[in-house]
This record gives sequence, structure tokens and C-alpha cells, in this order.
Amino acid sequence: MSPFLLTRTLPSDATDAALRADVLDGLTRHPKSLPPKWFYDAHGSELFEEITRLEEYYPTRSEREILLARAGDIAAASGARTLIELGSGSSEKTRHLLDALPGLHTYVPVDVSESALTGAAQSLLAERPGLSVHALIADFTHTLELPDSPGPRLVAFLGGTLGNLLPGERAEFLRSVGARLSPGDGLLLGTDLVKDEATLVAAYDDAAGVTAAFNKNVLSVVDRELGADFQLDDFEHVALWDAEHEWIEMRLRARRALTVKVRELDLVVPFEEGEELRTEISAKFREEGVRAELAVAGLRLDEWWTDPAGRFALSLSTV
Ligand code: AVJ
Repeated sequence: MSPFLLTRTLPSDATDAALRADVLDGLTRHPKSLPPKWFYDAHGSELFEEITRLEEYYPTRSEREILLARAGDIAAASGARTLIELGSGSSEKTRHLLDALPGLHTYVPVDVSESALTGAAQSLLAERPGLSVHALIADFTHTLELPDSPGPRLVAFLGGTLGNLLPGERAEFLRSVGARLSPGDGLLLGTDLVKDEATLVAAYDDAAGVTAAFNKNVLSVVDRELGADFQLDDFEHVALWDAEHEWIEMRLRARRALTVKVRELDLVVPFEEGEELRTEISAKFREEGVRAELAVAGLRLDEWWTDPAGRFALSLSTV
């Protein structure tokens, strides 16, 4: 069998249809919102990579610390023959995992971006000729279909991206993961942790303004893909800590009353001065909360590892 397979579970025009639906829905609801998945065009992905290198943005560094320190424990506890990584992106984090899983036979990166998948697969196969890579172009937050592969399987969902899902979406996602795992399979989950507001807000509102540019990039995506006329300077980046829901919220605030036309949707969107469009939530977690949410999904939390500063956690759970 070829060491590299690519399966497209999304029709090639799926992205366009999904963007149109999300923008029509998001800009006509009150309050307005757009899903964070649309940040990640080529420029948005570059901005995110830059964010991960910012002093204020600790999650990536913290998770890498844990992965390096706990790789042996993860391998011993999971004994995985297949690693399925959801939202694999550049698969940089994956190398630490692959190094730790000596018995690995198959790597299944899952992402919506075909370019990220093929790029990562080519470099991994060059480094690990014995590995089989079965890349899946899929939006795992909607339908999670996993290819047959040798067990035990380890599903990895890293980076804290679980926090982008609203509580109801999180419950459905975790349920769908639990439903697809067999006894002996595991879920390796990265979750950012609740901490002081100043540290949290700084991580999403850095002094250099990279996160502000990342946030505004979603307007550029809508302008380019749907012929809208958002002016980025008309909007101000907002990052706030919602202590009730325990999540960071990113928004774009209209500096003045204005209207935006979305040509492809034949839509005119009014904004009042000061009106805010929500672009992302990034939920922060506590160990007991993660344990409870996993239990509802039929998953037992077996291991909880944090970085020395206790900022971020990796958890290993099994069905
Ligand atoms: C990639 C979704 C984990 O929520 O921290 C970074 C995205 N947003 N800065 C996060 C993000 C603003 C990041 N995730």
C-alpha cells in the first residue's frame, strides 16, 4: 500500500458553501458573530504561527513543554499503533508525539486545509519512511469519520482548540469522539487552564498587535471571498475575559456607524457605532470540569499533566 493516502471527505466547493452560510447567518443575527475557522486563510495561518512565538501567548510553549516531558508516559499509557490528529495544521506538535510512539504504524492527520496536510505528510514521510500516512480533508467539528487502521488508536486534539467550541458544540464533539473509539483507544486532549485575567487577556491582545491583525483578517477573508467591502480600520480589536463562562472572547468593534455590502450574498449589513462582532471564544478549563465533560462523552480521564507553571494541561482519557 502506498505510504501516503489522501481522502477528501469534503466536496471541493464545500468551503465556499460553508463560508456563505456562516457569513449570512453570522452577520444577520444579534449580536453578530463569525466562526473562528475562517481566520485561517494563508495569511491568517501565518499570523497564527507568529502569535505562537509571542511572549504573551504562552499556550503553545506550555503544551510543548508537557509533550516533551510526558512523551514517554503517553507512549506507555497508549501503546498506539495509529495516531489520529485532529486539526493537525503544520503537524509541528506531531513530531514530539511521533518521536514518543515507537510502535506507530499509521498517522492520520485531519484538517480542512489540503495544503497543510500534504505539506506535513511529505516532510513526515521523508523523516519516517516506515510510517503510513492517511491524510483526511475533513471538518472534524461537523462529521468525524475515521479510516480503518491498526489499533490501539490515539486521537490527539491539541493546542487548546477544543476551547473554540461553545459548550453544546464541545459536548457533541466529545460524544462523537467517544462513540468512535474502541476499548484500548485513547484521546489526548490539550486544554488551556483558568488563570488570572491579566495573563489571559494579554495572550489575546499582545502589545505588538499581531492578534489584532489576526482578528481583523477574518474581514479580509469575507471581503476577498464574498466581495464584501469591510474596511479593517473601521474596526477595533477587542479581547475580554468572560468570567461567568470562563472564556476569552475576541470581538471586532465598529468605530463608527457604517454599512457593509456583501456582494456575493446581495446583503447590506448595518453596524451601529460601538457595535461588536464576536469572532472567537477560547474557553479555559479546570481539571474537574474536563473530567466531567469527558465522562458525559463516555471517556474516563486517566492522566492529567500540566506544565510546571500550571498554565496548560494535556489529558489522556480512554473509553
Ligand atoms: C488555535 C484556537 C487554540 O484559541 O488560543 C490564538 C487561536 N486566537 N490567538 C486559541 C487564537 C487568538 C488559538 N487556538
